[in-house]
Amino acid sequence: MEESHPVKETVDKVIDTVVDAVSGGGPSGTIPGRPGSESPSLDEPTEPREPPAPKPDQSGPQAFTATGQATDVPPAARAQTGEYLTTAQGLRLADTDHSLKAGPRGPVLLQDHHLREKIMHFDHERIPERVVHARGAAAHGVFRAYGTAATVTKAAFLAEDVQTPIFLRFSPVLGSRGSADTVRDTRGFATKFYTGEGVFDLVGNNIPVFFIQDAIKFPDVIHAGKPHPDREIPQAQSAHDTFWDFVSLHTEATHHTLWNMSDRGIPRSYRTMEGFGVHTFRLIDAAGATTLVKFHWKPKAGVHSLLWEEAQLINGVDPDFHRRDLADAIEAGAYPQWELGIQVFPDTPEQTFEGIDLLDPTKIVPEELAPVQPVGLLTLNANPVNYFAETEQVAFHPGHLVPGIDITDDPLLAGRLFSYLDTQITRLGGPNFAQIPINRTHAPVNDMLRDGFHQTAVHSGVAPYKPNSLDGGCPFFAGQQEGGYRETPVQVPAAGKVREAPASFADHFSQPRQFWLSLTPVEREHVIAAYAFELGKVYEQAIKERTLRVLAEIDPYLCQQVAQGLGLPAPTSAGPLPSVEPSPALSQLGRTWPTTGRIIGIVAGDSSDLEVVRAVRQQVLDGGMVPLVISAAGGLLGADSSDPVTVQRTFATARSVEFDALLLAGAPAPGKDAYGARDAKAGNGTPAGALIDPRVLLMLSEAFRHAKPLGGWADAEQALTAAGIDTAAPGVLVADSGEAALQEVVRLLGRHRVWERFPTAADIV
Ligand code: HDE
Repeated sequence: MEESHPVKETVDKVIDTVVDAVSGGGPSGTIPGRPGSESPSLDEPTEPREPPAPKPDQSGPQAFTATGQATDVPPAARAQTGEYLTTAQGLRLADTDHSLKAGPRGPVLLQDHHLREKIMHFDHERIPERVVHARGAAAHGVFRAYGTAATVTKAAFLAEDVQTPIFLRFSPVLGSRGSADTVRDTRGFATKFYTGEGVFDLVGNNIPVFFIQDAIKFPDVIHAGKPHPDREIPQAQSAHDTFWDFVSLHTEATHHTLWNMSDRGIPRSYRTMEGFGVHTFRLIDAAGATTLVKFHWKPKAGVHSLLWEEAQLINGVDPDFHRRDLADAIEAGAYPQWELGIQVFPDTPEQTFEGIDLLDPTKIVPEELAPVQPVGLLTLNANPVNYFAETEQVAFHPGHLVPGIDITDDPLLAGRLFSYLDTQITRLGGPNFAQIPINRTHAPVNDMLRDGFHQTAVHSGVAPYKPNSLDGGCPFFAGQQEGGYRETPVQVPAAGKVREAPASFADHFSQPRQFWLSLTPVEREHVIAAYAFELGKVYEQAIKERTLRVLAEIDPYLCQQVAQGLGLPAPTSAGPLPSVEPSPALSQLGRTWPTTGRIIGIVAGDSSDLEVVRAVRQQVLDGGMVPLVISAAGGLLGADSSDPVTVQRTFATARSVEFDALLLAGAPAPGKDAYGARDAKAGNGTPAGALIDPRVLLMLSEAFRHAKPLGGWADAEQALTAAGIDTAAPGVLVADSGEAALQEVVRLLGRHRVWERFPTAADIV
C-alpha cells in the first residue's frame, strides 16, 4: 500500500534528508546552549548582509502545502531571512525607532501606519493557552518501524523499515505556560506521525493509568487540580486542599494519584520517561482480523527521576530544566530515543485479559502477563526553529487515526474524541488549524471543507459537495484497496440507555496495592514522603483523615507512615486487603543504562592541572556526555596557555542540582566573591584561613546527599573531607588520575544514583 501512494517518493526524499542530517549522531564536541549560529560582533552591525544560517540542531516543519502536497519551497522561505526591515506588506522601512511626530517634541500623528501596524500586531501576539498541558517542550524526529507489528496491523507506517517524520511534545498537565518544569505532576507524551496515509496522533502520558474512568469527570478532576479559584494559588501542583478533597472522595483516582506520588511524578528528564497510550486500542490486519493493544514508549536512556529536594531546588535555580535538557541533548547530538512497543490481547467480546478490564483506564496489564513487544524506534534529532509556530500551535487529536488502527469503547477515550477538536477552535482561532504548517499532513487532502477564519488554501472546484457531477464527481471514495479508512464493525452490546459504569470499574484499590508492592524500599520511602508532604500542605483536617482512609485500603505500612508524618492516627482498612502479585517491571531501579547526554560538572581552579582537566573534558565529550567546567570566575582557565579551558559555570551561578555527577580537579581556593553579603551560598563569610571555596563545599554536600557519584584527584580529598564527606563512602572516589575517577563515576552513573547511600539501599541493589 505504501508503494502506491502518490506522495511517497517525495516524502521518502524529505525523510532521507532528515536521516542523513542525523546519521552523524553522537556528541557534537561543543557545549550546548549557543543562542545563534554565529558569534555576534561587539558593536551593532549596520551593513545589510545575508542573515546567519539557521542553527544546525534545528528544523522546522517540513514543506507541505495546506492541502498536504509536497513542495520544493525551502523551509527558509517561511522565515524572516531578508536583508531589509519591511512592513507586513513588504514595504522597506528606513526607521523603526521613532514614531512619526509633528516635530521632534510634537504630538504623534495618527497617520503613522508603521506604528499602528507594529503595535496592533504586538497586542495580539498571545493566544489562549491550553486548558491542560499548557506548558510544553517539543522536538522533531524520525520513527523507523521494525515490521514486527505487521502481523497485527496493516498500518503502512508500521511496516518493516518504513521511516516516518514525527513531532513529539512533552508537557506537565496542571501548570500554566510560564510555570516551572520540575513540579510533581503527570507529563503528556504526544506524538504526531506524519504518515503517507495521513496523520496519526498517539496522545499519551508518562503514567499508564488515568484519574477517572469516564470523560464526563474530566472538568471535575482538572478544576480540583488547578489553583484555587479565589486566590489562584498554588501554581502547577497538587499539594492543596481542592485536589486532595476530590481524589479522596472519587476513589477511582487512587491508582493515578499513587503513581504521581511515586518517583514517576518528578522525572529527571523528558528523555528518561516512559510513555503510555493509556487506553486500549484496536489494531486491524490486512485480512481484517482485530487485536486489542496497549501502546508503550520505552526510553533507551532508562526511566529516571529526580529526588523531591532536587526538584524543589531546580524550580528556583532553573525553572526551564526539562525544556533546556531536551534541547541541549539534541544540540549536543545525544539524540533521545524510545522504542515503541505493544502489549497484545485477543479481541474477545468481554474485552478483558486475565480478568483485567481492558476498557478501564485506571487499570494496567502487568508486563509479566503480557510482555511489551517492540515495534519501532523513535529518534528525536532536531529542535524546533520557532517555539510558537511549532510547539505552541501543534494540535493533537486521539481521533487522528490511520487504516489499521482503531479506537475501543473506553468511555474516557470517547470524550477525548470530542474534546481535542473542540479545544482548537478557541485556542487556534477557528476551524482551519490543520493548515498551520506544523499540523499539515503529508498526504493529499481533498476534504471539501471550505472557507472559515485563517483559510490559507486556495481551493478550486465548483462543487464542494457530494454527490456532484459539476466537478466530474471528484473526489471519489477510497475502497479497501485504495487505503479507505473503515471503522471496525464491532458488536454494540444490546442494553438500555444508562448513566452507569460496568461492575468491574468499581475495583479501585487492588492495582494501587500491586503498584505499591512492586516498588523497592527506597521508592516506597519516596511515596510515603510525597504523601506526607502534599497532605502536610492541606489545610483541612477532614481531607487528610479521609485520604488516610484511602491509604489504609492500599497498605497498612504506607498509611501508618503517612499518618505519623501528619501527626494523625492511622485508620485500618474496611476489610481484608486484596492479595496481588507484585509486578517488578513497575520499579525504576535495579538496571543499568547508557549515560549519553548526562551532565558532568568539573570543578577546577587556577591550581588544577589543566592538562588533566582538558583530557577529562574530552573523554566526557567522547562518551556522549556534556562536561561543564565550574570555577571561581567566568572566562578562561589558563588564559595564557596555548589551549585555555572555557569556564561554563562559576561558584556563584552553579548549583549541584544541575549536574548528574561531580568531578573535582583538586581543592579550589575561595573566589573573590565568596562572602555572604555578595553570595549568600558562601555563608557568613569565609572563615579566616579557609582554603576551599565554601560554595564548592555546599555543592559537594548537596550532591552527596542526592546520592550522586563524586570523583576527584589531586587535592580533592581535602575538599571532600572539608565538606564532611567520608571519602570511603559508597560512590565517592579519590583516584590517582582524572581518567580513573571519570571511569568510576561514569560506571556509577549508569545506575543513575549511588542508591547504597540511602539506608534502605542494602535491600534493593
Ligand atoms: Fe487530554 N486534553 N484530555 N488527556 N491531553 C488536552 O487538548 C481531555 C487525557 C493529553 O501536547 C487538550 O489540544 C479530556 C488522557 C496530552 O498539545 C484537551 C480528557 C490523556 C495533551 C484535552 C483528557 C491525555 C492533552 C488541551 C478526558 C493520556 C497535550 C489542549 C477524557 C492518555 C497535547 C488540547 C499537546 C491535551 C482533553 C484525558 C493526554 C482540553 C476531555 C487520558 C498529552 O482537549
